[in-house]
Amino acid sequence: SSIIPSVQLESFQQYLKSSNRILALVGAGLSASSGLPTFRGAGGLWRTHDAMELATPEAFKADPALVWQFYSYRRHMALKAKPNKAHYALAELSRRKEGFMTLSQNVDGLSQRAGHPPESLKLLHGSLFNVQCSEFFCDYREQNNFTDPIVPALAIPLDETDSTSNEVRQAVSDAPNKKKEPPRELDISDEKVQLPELAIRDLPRCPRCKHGLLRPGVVWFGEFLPSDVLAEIEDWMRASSKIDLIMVIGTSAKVYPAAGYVDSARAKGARVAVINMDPGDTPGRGMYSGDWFFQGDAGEIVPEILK
Ligand code: BJW
Repeated sequence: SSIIPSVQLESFQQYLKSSNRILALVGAGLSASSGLPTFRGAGGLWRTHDAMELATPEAFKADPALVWQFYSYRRHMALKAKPNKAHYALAELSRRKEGFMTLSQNVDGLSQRAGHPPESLKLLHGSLFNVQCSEFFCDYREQNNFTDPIVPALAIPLDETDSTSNEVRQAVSDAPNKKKEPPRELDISDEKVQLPELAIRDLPRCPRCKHGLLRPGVVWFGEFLPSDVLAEIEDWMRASSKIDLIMVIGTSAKVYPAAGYVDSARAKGARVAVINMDPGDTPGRGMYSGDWFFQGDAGEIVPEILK
């Protein structure tokens, strides 16, 4: 039932078997089949806002309420989502191969929930469930804050006046022989659902300095990646003159420094396996001979090739 050409699959699996030093660079496409939207392309819009334009310190400064509404929605969606087979397959590979490490650009927590050992999971762009003070003089940071919503004002609005959703509710409750279902949750990416006006005082506030607003503990454009994480990866890279393989999974590989790991791995002899829905999304300077390109849903391909 495999959708992968068997010649390609066999050559990859044979190489994987003999590989010891292996990296996976993963991006939003890994979580796509868990129902989470990607950044670029069709999924990259949230209520007419380009997701990339909200992921900046400038956006937070200009409109912290809007940025928090976006991240509150993302936290909620990520908590509701379940890890898919690819998350589990990578977690399993890291238990099987000592020299394997996942470099994740994702902030959704799904790899962790799939049981990926934390020592071999490097979070390049932070986590939706970390929060930190936005004041430069305050170093307050908090991990694994799963409160949803993080403050009451950020609750997802259930708009009773929205006509489509009322029809849906009516149809559900009118259906014969059907158990009464709980009211549907509205999707706040739906522009028909009004966002409540939020006062700055209703946003999450730093418990330490009592002054700054808390912000999501993710890495925005123009910000440095966590230096401890970068150092750990650097150490791993330097530990040997050879890297055998890098798998580039569900990422457009256009955001640096993350995308640069593909070239660093190549420079140490790594062969590259790309797993992506879009055949045009090849990393760095494109594909080389000896590379593999597996086209399709990471949720299906990754468990198949790592079998
Ligand atoms: C599927 C699928 C399915 C779909 N199955 N596949 C060198 C050159 C030029 C610029 C720079 C440079 N170095 C640094 C920069 C600036 C900038 C940058 O890279 N800009 C580029 C866009 C050009 N980088 C930074 O600012 C970084 N900081 C930095 O460099 O600090 C040092 C510095 C400081 C000051 C000045 C200069 C340097 C920080 C980058 C932070 C990125 N942050 C975000 C937001 C995180 C928080 C949040 O989630 O909201 O990270 S942006 C966003 O992009 C997010 C992602 O992790 C990241 C990567 O996106 P990803 O995961 O690849 O998603 P997509 O949507 O792009 O792609 C999905 C892919 O999946 C597609 O290919 C689909 O086809 C595929 N797909 N469904 C398989 N089912």
